[in-house]
Amino acid sequence: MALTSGLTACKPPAGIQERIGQALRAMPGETLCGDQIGWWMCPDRWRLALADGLGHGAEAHVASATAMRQIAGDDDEAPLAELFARCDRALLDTRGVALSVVDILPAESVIVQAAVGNIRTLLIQGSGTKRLGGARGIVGAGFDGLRPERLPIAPGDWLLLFSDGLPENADLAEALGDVWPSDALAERLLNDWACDHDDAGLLLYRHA
Ligand SMILES: [Mn+2]
Repeated sequence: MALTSGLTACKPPAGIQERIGQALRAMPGETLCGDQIGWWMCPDRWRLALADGLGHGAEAHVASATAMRQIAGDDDEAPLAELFARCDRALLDTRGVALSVVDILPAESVIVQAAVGNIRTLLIQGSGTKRLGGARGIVGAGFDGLRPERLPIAPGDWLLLFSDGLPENADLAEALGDVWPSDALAERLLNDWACDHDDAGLLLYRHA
């Protein structure tokens, strides 16, 4: 396994900012957010990730930040199942996280998605909204049944990754319209939908 090849490959992107919007908000009364967002431009793909550290506060923040560090330093060409296995080991001494990772392969017009725990990943297309699946468990405390899924993506499609600090049935698709993502849009959606009893995180991506 080429554990070292990705150590410098997943640099912060310079080209897809205009397709991404993100917002994080700590639970009211907390200073640190237990949800964390990351995205990277790799040679053949863009990788998006959202981690929700269990609970809230400093320990949740440590767990989600550890997950982001592991993904940032990992092999960006390894299958997602291996990435999740290494995250699980890296998070053993933390509270653990729910985690969603989506790889966008622009040359193939395909996404590969995997998730563990209570976290939401939506693919919104002209034909409707798909709620992408996840395995049961906690990254950092073991999980079962992880099956990365390959799905086609077309120009104009949206990907939304969000934590359970937003209701599962939040009508986010209705608010998107024919615009490009921005942090301001993500923040507006968080303001409209985030609950007061947990951290909240939302990552928007629109395919071009
Ligand atoms: Mn949460």
